[in-house]
Amino acid sequence: MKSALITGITGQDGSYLAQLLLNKGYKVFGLFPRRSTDSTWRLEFLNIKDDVEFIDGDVTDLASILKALKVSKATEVYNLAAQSFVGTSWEQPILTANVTGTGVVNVLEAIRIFDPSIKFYQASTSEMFGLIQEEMQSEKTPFYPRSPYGVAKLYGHWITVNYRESFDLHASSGILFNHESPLRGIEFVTRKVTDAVARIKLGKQQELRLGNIDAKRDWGFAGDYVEAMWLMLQQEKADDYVIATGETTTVRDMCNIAFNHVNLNPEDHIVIDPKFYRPAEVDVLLGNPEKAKNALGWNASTSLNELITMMVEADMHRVKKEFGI
Ligand code: NAP
Ligand code: G4F
Repeated sequence: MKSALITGITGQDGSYLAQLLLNKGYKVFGLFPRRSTDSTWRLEFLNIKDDVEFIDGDVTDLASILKALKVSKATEVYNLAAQSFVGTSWEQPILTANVTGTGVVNVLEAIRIFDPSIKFYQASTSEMFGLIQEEMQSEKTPFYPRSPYGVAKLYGHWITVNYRESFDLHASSGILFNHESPLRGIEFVTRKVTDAVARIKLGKQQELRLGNIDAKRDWGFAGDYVEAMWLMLQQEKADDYVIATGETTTVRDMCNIAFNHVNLNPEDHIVIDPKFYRPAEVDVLLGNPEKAKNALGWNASTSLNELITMMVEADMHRVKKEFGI
């Protein structure tokens, strides 16, 4: 039986990836950072919490990663751990650098020391393109990060490339554009919107306060995107791939889909609050997934309409449960 180790297993992607690997017959281990409250709700939602094995550890602690490699005997490591919220990265830039940036080299060093034949996936991001240098971003587009998070991820990306070239590690970097799901953290804009729409529809909230609704993102479904991570590690040679839908939409239009689904008028509820503006914004992201299509046979199979509808429905269900409606 193949073994895989996932850092960030309790996050959105970690949970979907764990489910995918379990379905493929893997033994799945998760590096589990100590938290004072339970952080396993996503694994419970997918009904797989008891099927994965947690190993106490943190990506800022090299010794704990080495122990996790030894205990799990993993042949594939997926490094998804991060302080992943862009907004917070201006409030906690050093923590973001330590976890999202230096955390990557800790995992790579652990692999290099313990067993360099282990295959490695790094969760890179379209946020690295920041102030975009090309209308459609591909693997060849120059980077220009606009947040401490983007800067930390850029280090993670290049150190992955560097370990591949220096030590011949099978280390791949997936440059994933925004991907969402009913398991998305509530602080991210899609989930903030779908949760608010459910509360407004059910009479539990009146307004939705947002920042820059002219920003454009290339949004896909997380369930589709974790498949691409796995495919990268099944290739003979490690490489870097953009994973995206190839379509971009404003936050405003994404809101329209959510409100329209439950017959509400967004203009009656959205309030622009400068509190949610960022010190430097990424105005537009649009990915070119051609390489992934051709080399991995990967395609985004969920439309933004389907995705937002799925998220609104899941939040309607949750809010009804919360209030016993
Ligand atoms: P997420 O929901 O925020 O999950 C992040 C995970 O990292 C959580 O399990 C978190 O655990 C864990 N973590 C945080 N600090 C840690 C530490 N010091 N040691 C070990 N684990 C730690 O993020 P996501 O949306 O699933 O994204 C997964 C990865 O892909 C992240 O690296 C993210 O930056 C990257 N990415 C995401 C997107 C996207 O659109 N979702 C796009 C491109 C790239 P706790 O919850 O206990 O803190
Ligand atoms: O949902 P967001 O917070 O996602 P963002 O900043 O694009 O980052 C996400 O995607 C990255 C991939 O490109 C990942 F690497 C990263 O880890 C994360 O998953 O914000 C999306 C857009 C931004 O332009 C933001 O300014 O929505 C705009 N926005 C407008 N009002 C808002 C709000 N964002 C949030 N979170 N909250 C608002 O009220």
